[in-house]
Amino acid sequence: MAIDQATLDTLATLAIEVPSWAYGNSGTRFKVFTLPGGPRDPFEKIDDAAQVNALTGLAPAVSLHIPWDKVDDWDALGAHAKDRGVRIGTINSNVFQDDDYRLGSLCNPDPRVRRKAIDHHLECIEIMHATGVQDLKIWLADGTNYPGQDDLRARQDRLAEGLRAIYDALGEKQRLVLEYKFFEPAFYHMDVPDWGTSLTHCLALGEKASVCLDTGHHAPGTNIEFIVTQLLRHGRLGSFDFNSRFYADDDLIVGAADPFQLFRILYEVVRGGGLDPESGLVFMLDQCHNIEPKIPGQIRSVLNVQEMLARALLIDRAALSAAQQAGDVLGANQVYMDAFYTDVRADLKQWRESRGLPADPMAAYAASGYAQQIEADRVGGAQASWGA
Ligand code: PSV
Ligand code: MN
Repeated sequence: MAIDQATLDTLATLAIEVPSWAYGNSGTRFKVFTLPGGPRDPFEKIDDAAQVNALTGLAPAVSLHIPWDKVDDWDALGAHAKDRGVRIGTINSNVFQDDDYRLGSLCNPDPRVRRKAIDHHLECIEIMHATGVQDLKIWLADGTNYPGQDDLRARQDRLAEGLRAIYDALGEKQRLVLEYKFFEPAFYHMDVPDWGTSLTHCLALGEKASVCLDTGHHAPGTNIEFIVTQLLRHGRLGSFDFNSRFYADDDLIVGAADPFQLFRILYEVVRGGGLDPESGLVFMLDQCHNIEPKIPGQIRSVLNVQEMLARALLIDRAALSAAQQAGDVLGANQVYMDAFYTDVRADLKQWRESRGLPADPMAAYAASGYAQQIEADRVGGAQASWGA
């Protein structure tokens, strides 16, 4: 066995929030494909998400998007989640799908629209109180398409003002995580394009504000693990939105496009103390499964994170440090790469079995009959879709 017990114990603390929207239909601007058995409401999304946790033991929380997942009775949704062995996780606001937000939300030149965007976040905070949720995740589609379209500086001032109003409404134990994205839907500039902008606003807001790093929101070639290091060093990495990309915000399965990048990111998490509960770092997926079945797509995703974390934990940190101190360039790199190339799959199978989980969650899902059951049961009604 390559993995020792201490490492397995550390691995056992891994908890990944899955996004409710991953279970609904999704696609591109060219086509949204409909798959049979899709969930029709947040209760059914939670049912599907609970399968991922039941088979992997890795996904105890489901992140919701408001208003997509709004229900009349939050107690009932919370109880439903509990009954299925999961809980409600991060609440994501949505100020990008209303005609009023054509020129932005918190940065919009019109004070009425800014007020509306703030009020939406206050409603999200009410939902967080009703569901006992800690984190409000804010991603803004705000930006401009043409130089001169709006005043870049004034938009930052409006942003700071709006975030302040939201931040001040947070409860004692609640947090705000501010996500950045370098382009899309705006193409000339985004108002929160990078970690520096997000961090600057978070530092101005106070201790309860931190940065959300979506792995798909960087220019090609960006050294994401360096950003992880910086943010952890400042105690301001609030959460990850994991996914992977080849070109833009592809939202593909985490670790699929570049497993080595995921390994490097997770090593910096380990190195930076991101696994300590006090760090407050939350792991989330932000993915869509456009052509593949959703539940196995999510199972594969959380397993990829677990596998790369196991490998990152295998780095011999004493040997690495010794080589680094000695200026042994190739030796240090070899210690690092040895861990990456270690196959941990057999150990993880054993680990799962020792916890009463299926050794192969993908196979267990396929054999469970759940897919056939929801296809038969979920007849009628409108299937949930990204953006609906
Ligand atoms: C924006 O691209 C984003 O990453 C934000 O996290 C949104 O909330 C999410 O996607 C919606 O899928
Ligand atoms: Mn995201």
